[in-house]
Amino acid sequence: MRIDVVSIFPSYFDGLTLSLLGKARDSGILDLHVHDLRDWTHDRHRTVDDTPYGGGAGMVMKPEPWGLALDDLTAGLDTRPTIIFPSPAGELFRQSTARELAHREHLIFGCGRYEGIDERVFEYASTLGDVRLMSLGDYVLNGGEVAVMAMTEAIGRLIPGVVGNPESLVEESHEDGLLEYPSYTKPSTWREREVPPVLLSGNHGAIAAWRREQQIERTRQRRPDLLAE
Ligand code: JCK
Repeated sequence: MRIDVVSIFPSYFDGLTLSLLGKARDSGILDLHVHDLRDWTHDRHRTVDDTPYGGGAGMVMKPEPWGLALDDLTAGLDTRPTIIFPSPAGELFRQSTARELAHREHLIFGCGRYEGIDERVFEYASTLGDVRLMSLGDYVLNGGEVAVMAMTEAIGRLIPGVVGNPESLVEESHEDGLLEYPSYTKPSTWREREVPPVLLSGNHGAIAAWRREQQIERTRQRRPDLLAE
């Protein structure tokens, strides 16, 4: 998979090139390219923002640098890329979204800043690829960078060969919409706290039943919205 990221803060992504995705990148499974939007400006100040038509607070990202960036990143392709713009007004990015996007050959992420990007950029991008406006969740960030890091990590670990331990993905593939069961490791007693005895019993049926019950109870307490679905 090829991933292009366009941002006015490309150094934000230095951490992403290390971590989990570093190995995938080295092996060629994931080809990550981070670009500075200001490289597609032509004025002395490398301007990427301007005041909003109609008035209002803050600044809006100008369309011209985005148009040139998208033209360059999509020139000469033989397949339509998926172009993702993080946005507080986007559809929610879920595990199912990550699973879907993990099958794409080419993702382009456009990171907005300020109050966002001139709306015409999304229309124009739709002529070049399949555009998705995606939100990480119902809170307001200062820009798209943190959202792109989260989305890239969620997608990248689903690409075969990216996760170190394939068993952890096998378990995830029988997802049931419940929260995880609690995990324990040695020592069996720590600061007078015991590991639940069933986990030391060797009774695999009882362990599976206990874990299921824990999943249901935690989901009821912490995420009742998931039980409704
Ligand atoms: C992309 C710029 C900052 C800040 C105005 C009026 C609500 C608009 C995101 N889950 C998420 N939260 N925020 C983002 C996100 C924020 C961004 C950009 C993504 C580009 N900003 C900003 C305030 C406003 N609003 C009512 C917000 C943008 C994701 N993914």
